[in-house]
Amino acid sequence: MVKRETLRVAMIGAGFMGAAHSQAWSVAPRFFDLPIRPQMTVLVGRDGDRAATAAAKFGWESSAVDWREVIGRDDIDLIDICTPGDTHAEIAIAALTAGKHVLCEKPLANTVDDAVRMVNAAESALADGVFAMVGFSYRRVPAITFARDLVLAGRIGTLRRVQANYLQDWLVDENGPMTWRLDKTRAGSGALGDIGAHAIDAVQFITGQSVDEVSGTLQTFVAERPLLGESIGLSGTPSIEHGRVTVDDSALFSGRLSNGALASFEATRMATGRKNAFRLEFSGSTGSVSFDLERMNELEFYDGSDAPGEQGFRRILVTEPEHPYTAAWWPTGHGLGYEHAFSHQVRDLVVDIAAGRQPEPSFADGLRVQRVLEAVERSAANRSEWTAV
Ligand code: SOE
Repeated sequence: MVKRETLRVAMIGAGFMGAAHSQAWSVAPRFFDLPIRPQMTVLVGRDGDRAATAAAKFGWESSAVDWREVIGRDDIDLIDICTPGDTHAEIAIAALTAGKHVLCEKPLANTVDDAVRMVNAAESALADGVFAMVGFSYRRVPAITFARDLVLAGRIGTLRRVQANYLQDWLVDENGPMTWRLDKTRAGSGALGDIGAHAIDAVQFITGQSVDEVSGTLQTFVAERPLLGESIGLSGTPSIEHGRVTVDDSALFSGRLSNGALASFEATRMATGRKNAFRLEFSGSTGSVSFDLERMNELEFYDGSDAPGEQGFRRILVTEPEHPYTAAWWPTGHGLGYEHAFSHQVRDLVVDIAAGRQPEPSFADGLRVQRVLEAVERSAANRSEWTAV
């Protein structure tokens, strides 16, 4: 593969993730010395005017509406997929087949079958030096990376207990409108795949273990929601049409990890008052670590080797230059935000591509998460019996 000075990027999708990824492509080169410079070549959206507006706003050189045409262009090196899950497989496989590197938002796909096809395409492309990564960005929150360092260094001893709760409340109001995230044909599942996927990946990332068995249950609390816009009925008065919610509002499941540890998972959009509380706690034979995304610059660490009488959870401010990624940003104590994990994701992806190294998480890592998601759905359909992944 010809060594290039620039990595010409096309981003497909301009929603919330499109905004977060745009910020990362724009900011990462300013704070990290990258071996090749990302070039924000084109933003692809479904509507021409909105794509042009988004491209100007987020700093893309141009906009387009046909992702297939963009994938075929010789002036594009990487496709960044920021679309709903039902389009991930088609776009990623086409891009990899066309010799383009791929960054694909999570979850990798809506089904295990699609994820397997994506892994196969990624493995074929690898032989030609073309790489694929799935965007579990929370791996690159410094406190989560640091938690992994502590756990894998044995600082909590033998892992026995895991608690992974991702709590949001944006669907508590039953009058909240239908969106693609509530349509199984678009999103694949609800809280389970949207935020439960983050919990599964983070647990596997931090512990180095796999979730091998699950027993779970899913619940939809609000079965119908208003469709945006009004329809004028025969009576001439506006009426609000409703759409059926076909995904879970909440997922609750137990997991058995490959080392025998027991994990409890919750992914819900009904945790009233919890806005983005992604809470992780790992308990071992000599200590524990505990994280909450709503306090994302902190990690609580219980070190059982502290002198008796002096033991307790200490609050570590993960902003020291010794901590992962933080030296590139601000002086100690100034803190980072949600968006910085996406810049770290871009930094690691670009460094790995330049080095000819498989970026992580790979599509195979994404498939491992997909298999857990599907096992939870099978377990829930069978009244939560223990289900092999
Ligand atoms: C869900 O509300 C969501 O936007 C997820 O889709 C993202 O992956 C997560 O980073 C924030 O919450």
